[in-house]
Amino acid sequence: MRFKKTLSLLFATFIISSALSGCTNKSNDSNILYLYNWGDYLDPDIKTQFEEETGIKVVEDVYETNEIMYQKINNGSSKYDLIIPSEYMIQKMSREGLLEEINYDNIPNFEYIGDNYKNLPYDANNTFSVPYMWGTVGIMYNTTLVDEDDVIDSWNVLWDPKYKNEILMPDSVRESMMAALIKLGYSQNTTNLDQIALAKEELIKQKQQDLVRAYVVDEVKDAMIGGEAAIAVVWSGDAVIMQDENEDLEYVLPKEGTNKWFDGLAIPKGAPHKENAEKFINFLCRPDIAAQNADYIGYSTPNDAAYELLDEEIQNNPTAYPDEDYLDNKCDVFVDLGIIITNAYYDAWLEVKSN
Ligand code: N2P
Repeated sequence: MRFKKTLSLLFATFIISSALSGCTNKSNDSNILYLYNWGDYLDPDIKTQFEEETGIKVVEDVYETNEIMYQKINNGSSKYDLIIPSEYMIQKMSREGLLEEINYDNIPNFEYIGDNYKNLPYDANNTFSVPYMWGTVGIMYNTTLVDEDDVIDSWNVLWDPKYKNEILMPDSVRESMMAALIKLGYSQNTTNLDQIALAKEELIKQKQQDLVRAYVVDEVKDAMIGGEAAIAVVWSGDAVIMQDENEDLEYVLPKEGTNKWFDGLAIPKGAPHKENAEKFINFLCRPDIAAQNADYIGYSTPNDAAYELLDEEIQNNPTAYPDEDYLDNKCDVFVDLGIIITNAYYDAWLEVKSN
């Protein structure tokens, strides 16, 4: 008797759970979008708004660098629908056949993207990517922690022995190498192996002289806001957020020049929910949403209509929207350097990190 009861209970549980899982599976299959994004790079409310409007749930994982994202996508075990690589990585991934072509029938809001951000050399017809945010790399310093007689306007400060244990460097190969290459007077896209080796030596010297407090990515924000270090190399949008939180922080674009970057929304090859990804891209390009997002994360929008909706204070903030002259004449954009040179950069960086 008791046995029978247990059995029927078991049976009932089985029926109910399979019905339930049938249900969730179905919604899992079609009403979901797996987003692989940088940390702190999307207003969480926007995910909710999108879900309410479309019934599509956005499930987000985060990465800290292009290289980490690339590895995960390239090894093929993950099934993401949407990623946000920077321009050189879009160039590399499209060359390697790792990206889907975007169906612009599904992205009418692309019309709001400004001409300055469309059809750039890394993706000439925006075949594989829709501009998301852009910015610069600069030096952030705490005015109360640097020598008040110092004029901080050069990459040289990152090698000033005065700032022992006070410098935060990006734990990201291209950005750190860029600072060293430009300091030495070379191009941030150099393919010259001797120059790459010299830049590596420069970074090793910086480390051996104990100037580097840590190599960090997203942790840089808390550290600088909390006054834990005097100087950091940061992305402009993070600088905007840090300056909101700590008025002692200044952001400078070095006089020697720097990197200007463009991040784009892209769909990995074989993404299970390509149409959902395109719906979300379209949603992110809607001017009110793009403005809300840029306002929240601090980064600069390539969406002209969204820019018009931003507070004047943000529109005129030189950290987010620097002088055009500097952008045009002092900045370079990273390019994909091909496998051999890219590996030379990776090896150099590994040596710096493990030294
Ligand atoms: C946000 C990272 C921005 C990416 N945490 C810069 N390309």
